[in-house]
Amino acid sequence: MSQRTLVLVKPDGVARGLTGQILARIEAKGYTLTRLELMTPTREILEQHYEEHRGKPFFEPLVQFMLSGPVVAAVAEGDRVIEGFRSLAGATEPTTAAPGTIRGDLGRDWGEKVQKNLVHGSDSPESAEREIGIWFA
Ligand code: DAT
Ligand code: MG
Repeated sequence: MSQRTLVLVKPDGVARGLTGQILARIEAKGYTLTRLELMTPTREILEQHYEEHRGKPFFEPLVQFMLSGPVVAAVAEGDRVIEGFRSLAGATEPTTAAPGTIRGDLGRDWGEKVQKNLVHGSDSPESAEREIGIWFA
């Protein structure tokens, strides 16, 4: 079943020059990039995007981190791409994300309050449509 998902290369990924490698993994897996934009998000976009985490202790540090530099927003399409990209990305915490994944191979814990974990991927079809609408309004 063809799906679409929102992928973000977060500010740490862009600043470290990993955008190409990350997008290459998505393409190598056989997914298609149908939207792609380098952008500097507004606080409003980020508060909508991370709505589910509002009120949690890491919410404000997370928004600040996401405001710290440009991000790359993309839409990837393909069969089961939502689950597939989250599998490519690996677990949330980069220190223990499995080797072979984006976060496991390229990320680590930088000793800060925020998980600088390189990428975001939508977690359900509903989230994907909601998030694509926020980033590609
Ligand atoms: P994921 O990005 O794997 O979908 P999530 O949706 O639970 O994870 O959280 C969104 C982001 O918030 C995550 O990429 C990093 C940050 N985050 C989540 N839990 C955290 C925590 N306990 N401490 C610090 N940052 C956290
Ligand atoms: Mg999430």
